[in-house]
Amino acid sequence: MVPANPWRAVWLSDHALVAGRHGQVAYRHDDELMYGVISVDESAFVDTPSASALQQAAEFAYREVFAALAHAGFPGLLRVWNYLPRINEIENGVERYRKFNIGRQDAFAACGRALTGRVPAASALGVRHGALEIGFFAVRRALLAVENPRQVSAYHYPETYGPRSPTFSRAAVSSSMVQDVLFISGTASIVGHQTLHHGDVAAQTRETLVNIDTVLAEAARVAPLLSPAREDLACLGYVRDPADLERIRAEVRRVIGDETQVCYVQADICRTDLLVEIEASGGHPTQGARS
Ligand code: 3EB
Repeated sequence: MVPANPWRAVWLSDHALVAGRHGQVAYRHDDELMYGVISVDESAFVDTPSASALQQAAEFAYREVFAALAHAGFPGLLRVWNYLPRINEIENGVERYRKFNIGRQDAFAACGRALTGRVPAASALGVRHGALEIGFFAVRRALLAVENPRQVSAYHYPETYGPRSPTFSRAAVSSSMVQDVLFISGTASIVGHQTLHHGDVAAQTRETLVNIDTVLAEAARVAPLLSPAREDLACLGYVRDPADLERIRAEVRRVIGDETQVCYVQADICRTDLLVEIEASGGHPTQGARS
């Protein structure tokens, strides 16, 4: 069911936009920034002994994204949102998020992309059904990737979290001539590589906010010219269980006050023990709903 007042994120540009399509990617860009989307129906692929349908769909989707970036002249993949149907479901003994990670990493490798270091910021969320959907921002030049000193880089997660590590950075900065934008990846209650505060949504929320502050401080160190204040971030919280929303909201308000713009949506998160995840962007003007 579609809610009466669905949540929307709208990105506005002051400049003339070029709209295009390359392969299965639809995109728009101005001179500095490109936004694109791709939707890949997993049922077009068949499970084989060497690769699941989801793994193949993920690899295909990312290959299409990289082809579109090359075509449009935006080589710097900066920020990616991944929406996976049934992300935590286990099929043939393997969690679907882990299958996705294999396909994603294979596409990065096949397209000559770095698997560590300069990789995009990202979020990976679970939706109930539908296609694998990916949205992304890209820039003309190389990006700057930021890691979180409290966390093992996701691309170095040990094999206990799946045969291939996820390919994303904790935050990415674009340095365009017009404006700098900071994207903070989906951030959760992970320290080192481990989930903390099992079953305690308030503590998970607090740990998440410490991680966001840490990434923000690290971004200010790596890119001193771009250091949006926490109050100037636009945050989006992903809540696994709607029953936790008020506790999460109260904790966020207690820690960071009312000034920061936070929206919440329900989504599954890529580890079953994570109850909340928060992403953010900054450096751009914001308007709209507050929590
Ligand atoms: C984590 O820190 C939580 O696979 O693209 C956050 C952001 C997470 C992005 C991804 C996964 C991804 O590992 C999960």
